[in-house]
Amino acid sequence: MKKFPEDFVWGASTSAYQIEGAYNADGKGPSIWDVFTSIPGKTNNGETGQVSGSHYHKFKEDVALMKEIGIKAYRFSISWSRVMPTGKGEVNKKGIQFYSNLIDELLDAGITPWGTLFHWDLPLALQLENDGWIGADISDYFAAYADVCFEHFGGRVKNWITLNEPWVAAILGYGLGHFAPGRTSNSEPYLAGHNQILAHARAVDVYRKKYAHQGGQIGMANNCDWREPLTDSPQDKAAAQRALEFFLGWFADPVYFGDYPAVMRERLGERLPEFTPEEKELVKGSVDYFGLNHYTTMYAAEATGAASKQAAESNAGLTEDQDVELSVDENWKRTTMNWAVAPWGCRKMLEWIDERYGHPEIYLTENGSSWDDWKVNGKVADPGRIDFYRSYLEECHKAIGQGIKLKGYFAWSLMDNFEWALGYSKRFGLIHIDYQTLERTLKDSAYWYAEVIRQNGV
Ligand code: PNW
Repeated sequence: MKKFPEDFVWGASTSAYQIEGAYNADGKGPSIWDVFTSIPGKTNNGETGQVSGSHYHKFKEDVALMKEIGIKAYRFSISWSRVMPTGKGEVNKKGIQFYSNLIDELLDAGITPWGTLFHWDLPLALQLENDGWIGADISDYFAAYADVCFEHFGGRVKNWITLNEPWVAAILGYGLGHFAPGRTSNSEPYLAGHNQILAHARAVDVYRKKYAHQGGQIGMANNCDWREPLTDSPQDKAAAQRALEFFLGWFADPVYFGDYPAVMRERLGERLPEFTPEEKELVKGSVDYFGLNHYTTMYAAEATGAASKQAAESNAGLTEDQDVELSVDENWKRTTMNWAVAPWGCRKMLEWIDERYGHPEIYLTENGSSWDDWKVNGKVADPGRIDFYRSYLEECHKAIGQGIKLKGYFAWSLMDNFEWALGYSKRFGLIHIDYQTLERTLKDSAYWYAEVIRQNGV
């Protein structure tokens, strides 16, 4: 087994809507996902997160299992509408109490909490009354909500993530319409992305100005798949680079450089909003570390017009804006999400970030895979997941050897959960959940992960 640096952070991730259930308990307000899942046809079998893994009621059991696996850090998200039922104004004491109890339970177990402020479950009232992420005031509301979270939890939570995957919220929520709020447009995603960047920066500003004494760190978690040029041609190399700039540069360039990638400006023109000089100032430098959610790799080739429209796969973005044709090698192993297993792509992704953004500290805030698993004598076998983690962690280890400042790794996910539009059909967890009885069982991969953590001496 390979040794990672002593201070390497070994963790697992979840998000509120995917595991908590208790969708209307104790004063929680509805979120856009509560409503989206009630629209016929939006999710697999009409499944919802109303009950899910019932983590809201079973969090003590879940923390005990984390302890058993040996996980040292736990990344969870706070449900905005549990804490503020309408997204603004009044605070729900019972919602605050739930997260407060969870944080105490984690600290008692010796597990470091990592809090995500927004993992897609926008309060419904903000969608109906303020147009959600395309509304003009959303960053004010987000900053006020962040302030409440820092005030109540920041004494104990020292690691913050403002937004989870703004790309997904923008592209799948406002472009392709597969996720809540289910809108389709070729311009709204860029406005939704813009407002998310501003909201992130406003929250960070609150944190740095008002809560510096808490002594924590704050960043955002962006998702990006690797894009490997299909051939050595200059056209395909440029296509892969363009795809990465549209995917990750869209959000990371503003926070590192103060503005969008030039290629986005060229191709999107007026559909891409502009930052004012004051906004640029606010946005630039608004992260303390680079948070990356990474899952898979695709080949990228130059495409034009109709060909590029046809190329749209689930995680392609608005390909017609990029003129990139994506494909995978038929020989690559695929997970039940149909995502290719290509661990070398993870290392190349880390190299790209390291080089482009000037050697930042990087945390892999999500990496994992979905596989069907099965029970053998009461134990849950999931060999595909062990292989996946082993191969991706090997590439992480190589990256560290190359001098890349990878500081931590969070498995997605701690437990099986509601996989958004795909419902409960896709299983990502280290912990198996039987949804009939809500019973938890550790999978083989959880025992394997525990062993990796143990052998790394933490
Ligand atoms: C991420 N894509 O979602 C999320 O952060 C998790 O909530 C989710 O369960 C996990 O990855 C697995 O899907 C993504 O289309 C959803 O590229 C879609 C895409 C990427 C990430």
